[in-house]
Amino acid sequence: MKTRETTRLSRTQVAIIGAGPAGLLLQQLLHVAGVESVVLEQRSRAYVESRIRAGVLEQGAVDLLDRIGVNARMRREGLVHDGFSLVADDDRFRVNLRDLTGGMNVMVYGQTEMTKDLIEAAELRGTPVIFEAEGVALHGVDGDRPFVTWRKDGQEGRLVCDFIAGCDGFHGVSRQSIPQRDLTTYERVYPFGWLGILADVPPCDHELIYANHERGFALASMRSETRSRYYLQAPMDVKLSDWPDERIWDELAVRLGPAAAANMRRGSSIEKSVAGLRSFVAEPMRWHRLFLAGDAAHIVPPTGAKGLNLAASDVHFLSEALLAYYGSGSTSALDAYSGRALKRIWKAERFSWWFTGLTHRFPDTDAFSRRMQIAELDYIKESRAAQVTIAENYVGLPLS
Ligand code: RFL
Ligand code: PHB
Repeated sequence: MKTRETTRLSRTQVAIIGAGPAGLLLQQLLHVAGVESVVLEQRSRAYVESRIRAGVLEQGAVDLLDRIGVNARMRREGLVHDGFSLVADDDRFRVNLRDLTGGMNVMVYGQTEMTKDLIEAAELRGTPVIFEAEGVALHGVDGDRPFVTWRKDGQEGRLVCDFIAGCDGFHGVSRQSIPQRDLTTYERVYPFGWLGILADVPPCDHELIYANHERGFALASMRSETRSRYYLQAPMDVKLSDWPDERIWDELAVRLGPAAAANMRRGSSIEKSVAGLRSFVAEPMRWHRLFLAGDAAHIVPPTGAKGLNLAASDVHFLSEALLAYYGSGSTSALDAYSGRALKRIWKAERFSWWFTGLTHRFPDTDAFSRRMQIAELDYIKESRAAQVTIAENYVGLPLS
């Protein structure tokens, strides 16, 4: 039985659940504006800092990191990319992001590195993340005194707050705390996954290559000039033991085309994993005093690199709304948060779904639908208008 002595009570303005990009960015955005928050994370710091995920930051996300002053290493080590290539069978062409968007680009900087920078910044600013918080639970969300409880080191923590930000990803507790009748969800699960490999070898090109091949999709990406990240479309039930490194390199060489294959440096994998592909949106992103942000509210398939960037735009909108509330006492920006965020989310959902459809082989991809994919890629290659559409989505739609 719990006794009073074992409960550690504290108070803050915003309780943030989850130390992924959404939670960590939100904490810094609030901190620089003088709003207090506490981040609760169920995993250890080492686990969070070693999770390999996204690699491409839109300009909006880069601007956000600049604004909160967590940008020094990204500016030093990040790679600015002005374009990427598309391959249809062996026919390759470049989408020149800079020319097509009037000067915009993306930054290749690993989510892992960004997370490390944000955790360090939180520590330096005296607002360290509470890691290994077990059994986080939300209480009183529909009243005016919400609080969060958890267990750590044999003690119960209890944090009283004004608002809770649910930044705890797709499997987190925040969305699950909302009664089902008050949420509408939309979902598409794709019948394949991505088999990813990370290796300390130079990339096969200075930019990313997305390939549609008869045998399935492939992507050549990177984390630095000496570290490559590649993906292959694979069945969800693929066994990693059936895919030794050499087989992955052979398959990448076929799917990415001869030019990439000629430059591809092979090496031992330092990480290998399979991720499922899903489109998902839960609406609305607010329930009383709980606000969802990032993967807690929506998922996109990784084609087009929108997931992390949506987490950044959500917390940009949410921080503005919270700051407006603390500045003037008005709740109108908080009331508008869900609608404002969802307008941008649905467009990114559309782009990621479309780009996945254009580049992957589906179980019902027959000869006709494959010809449609190839014709569309050929059209994109020849049409500036089509390329402008892709480029403006890829660099990120405005944060309006
Ligand atoms: P996260 O990163 O999942 O963080 C949620 C955090 O909450 C914690 N948590 C809890 N904490 C306390 N109590 C609980 N009950 C909790 N339950 C969960 C978790 O431990 C975790 O630390 O969500 P967030 O912050 O919304 O960020 C979203 C992004 O991580 C995600 O969208 C991207 O990684 C998606 N994604 C990509 N996005 C891009 O923008 N560009 C890319 O290039 C890109 N590539 C990718 C990706 C995702 C991938 N996988 C594995 C899903 C490539 C891959 C392979
Ligand atoms: C990655 O480097 O992990 C990456 C890059 C681009 C994508 C998806 C993932 O579209």
